[in-house]
Amino acid sequence: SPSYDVVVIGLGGMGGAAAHHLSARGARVLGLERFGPVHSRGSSHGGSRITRQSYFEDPAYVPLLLRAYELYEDLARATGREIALLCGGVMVGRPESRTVAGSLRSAERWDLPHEMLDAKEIRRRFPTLTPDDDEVALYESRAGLLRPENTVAAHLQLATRQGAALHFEEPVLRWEPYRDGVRVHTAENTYTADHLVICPGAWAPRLLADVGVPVTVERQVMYWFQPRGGTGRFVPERHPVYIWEDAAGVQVYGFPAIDGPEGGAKVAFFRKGRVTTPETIDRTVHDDEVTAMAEHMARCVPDLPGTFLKAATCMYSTTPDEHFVIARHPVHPESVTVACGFSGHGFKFVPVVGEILADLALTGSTAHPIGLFDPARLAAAPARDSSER
Ligand code: PYC
Repeated sequence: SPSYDVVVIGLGGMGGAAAHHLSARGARVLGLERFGPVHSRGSSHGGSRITRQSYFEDPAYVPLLLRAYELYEDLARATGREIALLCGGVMVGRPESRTVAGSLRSAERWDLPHEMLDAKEIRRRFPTLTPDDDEVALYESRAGLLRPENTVAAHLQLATRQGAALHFEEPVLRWEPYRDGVRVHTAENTYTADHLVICPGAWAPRLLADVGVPVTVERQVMYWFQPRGGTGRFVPERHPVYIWEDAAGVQVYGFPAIDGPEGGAKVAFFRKGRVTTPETIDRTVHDDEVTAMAEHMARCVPDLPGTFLKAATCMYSTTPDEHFVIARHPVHPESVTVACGFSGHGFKFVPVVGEILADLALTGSTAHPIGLFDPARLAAAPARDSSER
């Protein structure tokens, strides 16, 4: 059977980045993907993803973000593609909200450039945003958006250029330990490798059932609206990316208009998704969902929900504590590395996760701080119950 140094399962955001970083270091790489290149059936699509450094989830993510930002630039330079558009971003809510207080904590801990804006100053600088008087924002000039499809395509392009074999429309049926490495079976062939990197995305519950990581897959919806009065006041120079938490703890996030005068601007609820599976996800977006999104935005970005243009679905793979899992496989540590459970906030880390996976696969360790992502922390935790949110 064909033999490789490393087989990567899954060529979405994380697996594509791993294939690039592994092949850049001279490894003979095979990548296996169940769909075509840069598809929209997983969690790495939708035209835009937020990136930011004052990270409300935990300050431990900040060093990884600083490295990811360097890698966005490398990727853009190497491929000529637009990867990041750092148009600035606001994290909005009451001062004590997780979104604001958590962002401020990371900014102060890592001495990141930021400004605190009161409601009046938010309205003055960004007239499209209409906060309540008791809301504030952390403004970060280096926040902005990533282009997910370009990012995935760029990694695949570089991996191919560096000699990686990338097989699309070739789902993995199963894999097993074999001699000192692994054997991977697809309908087409059986492959052997010294090491396996598994980046299963929403297929984690099936492909990584033995890792003891409880991942809950959630259906998410992204909406595009044509703003009232057109996109002129919503261009990236005038309208930032935002994450906005209301008094009930509900977060929405949105983007400027980046697809021309007719493309509208994207907005979505952050979480609030229904539990699903990749096989059974409802890809239809229903009228009541569009209405709920438009009604929610009427308070905070009232001109956004002018005309509904389109919607798309995507999946989050959420761990009980919403932190990632990146580690050598607990049962097969010599021959398998896993990355999963990105919990709806992983895309901005894609290039640095690729670098970490290459470190782990080729050397068994990494200089990056990944202690937070050790699956041992989740061993006894039950999968998240969606009714909790
Ligand atoms: O990670 O910034 C993020 C994000 C916002 C909405 C979903 N993910």
